[in-house]
Amino acid sequence: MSNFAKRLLDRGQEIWDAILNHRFLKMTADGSIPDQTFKNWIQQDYLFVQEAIPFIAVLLSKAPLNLRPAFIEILSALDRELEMFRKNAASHKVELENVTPSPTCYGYNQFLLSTAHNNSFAEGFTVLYAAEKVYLDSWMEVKNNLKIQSPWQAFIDNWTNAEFQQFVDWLASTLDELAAGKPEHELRKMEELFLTTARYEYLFWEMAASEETWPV
Ligand code: MP5
Repeated sequence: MSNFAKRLLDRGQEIWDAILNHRFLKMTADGSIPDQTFKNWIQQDYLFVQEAIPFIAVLLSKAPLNLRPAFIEILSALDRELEMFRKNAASHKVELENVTPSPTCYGYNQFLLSTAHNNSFAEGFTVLYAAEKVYLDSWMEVKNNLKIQSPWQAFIDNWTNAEFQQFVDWLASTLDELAAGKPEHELRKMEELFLTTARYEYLFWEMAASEETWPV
């Protein structure tokens, strides 16, 4: 593993522990998660991934030339992922239209977009790495503790397959290259954004488990 990615993960250890012990993941693994709770996550994550497209597009507009092909590939992977959501939502009778983004989903998407627009490419890339690494580790935790034949297997597979693991490894090594030679104050800013992203990821599982809605 790359040095800077390792430094980030060390700093984020406490948040990671809270994420990997979250009841949403435990209930998904042991089969006790209520259907409605998982369906609520599907609806919110579909909205999240939809809004990830403009986030990636803004990063693409700032990417160094050598990283453009990778970002074009990420965009089409997101489009395929939305199709995976639609297919599985249809087979489980989950409505994907006319869903209101929860406060957490909305806030997290706004944070991503604002970081892509207002911060450096390296800072935006750090946020991308954090979000993808949390998903890899979270779904791996589900996969490794799976006690049942899960109705939600397609989602588990989506973020634990070999291709996705390689993608997250590539993000880590590319992040290390981007961090090389950067002054400490810039690295600290990247670290801060990494931790904020991880905290939003924790909130996203909490939102899903509690089926968060706007109070008024
Ligand atoms: C991802 C996601 C992973 N789908 N949802 C949240 C809340 N965080 C991270 O991103 P992707 O693009 O689906 O791999």
